[in-house]
Amino acid sequence: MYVYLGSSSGLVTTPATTIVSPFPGNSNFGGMVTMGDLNGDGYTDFSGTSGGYVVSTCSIAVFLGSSSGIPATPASTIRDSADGAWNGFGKTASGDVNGDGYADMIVGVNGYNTDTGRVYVYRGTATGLSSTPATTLDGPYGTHSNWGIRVASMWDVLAPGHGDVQVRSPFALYGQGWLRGLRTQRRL
Ligand SMILES: [Ca+2]
Ligand SMILES: [Ca+2]
Repeated sequence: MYVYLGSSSGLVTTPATTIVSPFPGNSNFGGMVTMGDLNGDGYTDFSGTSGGYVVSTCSIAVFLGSSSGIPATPASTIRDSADGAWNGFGKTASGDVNGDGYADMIVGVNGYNTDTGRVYVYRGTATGLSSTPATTLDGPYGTHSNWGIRVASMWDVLAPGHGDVQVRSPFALYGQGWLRGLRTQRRL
């Protein structure tokens, strides 16, 4: 992954930081990047997902921004707490879902439990991202619905001061046997 810094004259075309995957093997690191101020210090932080098809590489690395930019080594890494077969852990979005001033991380795990899917919410804190999820939401649409294949933070729809989360389940059965995208919103 490369980090390019902005400037008064636009984007600097030479990367300020080059980040080599901290995960082993064919990790496909950098397939998904999410930004937000996880530790509330005013500097944007970001995460990079490793989406390899080996469970040991299905992880997320968190990098904390500072006045000197983004470091080349992660502040922390997280992975699914339930190890096992590859489950797609690592679809990410960032938003302050509990309104405490720290951006939180929403992580989709669409392959969990025969593709029923699962979503975790990890809390941001003053020291960075919590290593264990504060909330676990299992997919409501049954096997092979892939709930959590996409997640997104949203505008504050349901409660003032709380960001909301959208979770997509692209293969949930809907109506007359058509396969449609279903979306779920709820306060976390
Ligand atoms: Ca920060
Ligand atoms: Ca928060």
